[in-house]
Amino acid sequence: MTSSQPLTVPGYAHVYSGKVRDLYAPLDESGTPRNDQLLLVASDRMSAYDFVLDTPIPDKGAVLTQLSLWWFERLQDLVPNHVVSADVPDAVAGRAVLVKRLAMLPVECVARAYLTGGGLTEYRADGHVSGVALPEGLVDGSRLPEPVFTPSTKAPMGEHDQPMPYAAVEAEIGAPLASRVRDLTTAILARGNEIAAERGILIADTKVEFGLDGDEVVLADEVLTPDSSRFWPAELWEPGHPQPSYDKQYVRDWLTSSASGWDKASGEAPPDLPEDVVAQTRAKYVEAYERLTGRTFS
Ligand code: Q0N
Repeated sequence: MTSSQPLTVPGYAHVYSGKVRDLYAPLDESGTPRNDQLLLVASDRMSAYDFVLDTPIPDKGAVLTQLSLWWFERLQDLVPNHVVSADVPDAVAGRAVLVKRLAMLPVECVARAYLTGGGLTEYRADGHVSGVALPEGLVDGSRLPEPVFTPSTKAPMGEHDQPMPYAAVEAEIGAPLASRVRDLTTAILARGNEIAAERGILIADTKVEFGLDGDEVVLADEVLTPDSSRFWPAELWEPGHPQPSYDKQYVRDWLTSSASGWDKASGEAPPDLPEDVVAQTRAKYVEAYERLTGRTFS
């Protein structure tokens, strides 16, 4: 059980810590927190098997922040985003963005382009995923004919998000907004896969969050990162069994090997990662960034 104190950021007040990200409010001239902006800070924390690991992955927060910024630019014609500036205090350089504070919609917007995880479980039960009928004969890892919107509830931290019927999304935010975020979520995943496919990465599914700025729907949080999405190496894609994860595979393989001495069914916290597993995992995050963007991470 780790309970690390949030970082002190000069000029900002800590407002919230999630599993891997922290939110701060900028302070105005009088030292009062502003209510129109937030600083979204990505940490180097990593989760695996529903635990946040004690061992940080160096530069993970910066890689994911830079990747999100790159995607926001490539999605701008589909949807406006919350980014105000990437010019942030030295204490969080490279791994934070100043964002517009929005009225967040109370729905986890998920889209699936490939069938796995909870979507596969639903399909096996009755051939549908989130109310959408799918062709027969699909297996773990099959590509879907087109991305499907599979929203979920925003569960409190530590609890699992629950699938949310589309009618429940309509009841929660109204039918016009529900259809808008459904269409945006599937369009974001389709655009992401068009771009990633050229670079040897498949994006199986993704979770995005939207907020309202007045009556405008705005893309918030992070987008199309390995933390919000399942990235699969295209050259290893083989429907019919669970696919290796682009970023977490070294960690999972080590944690479930006899070398770790850990039993994921024990309920115990996982052990510290060895330095070679940390280095290999860091290299996968950097590789994903460099392959997708064509830029060098430095
Ligand atoms: C916000 N979350 C949930 C931190 C992020 N632009 C915004 N305006 C108002 N609220 C939020 C944002 C954003 N982004 C989003 N919380 C507040 C996402 N969390 C998950 C945990 O880490």
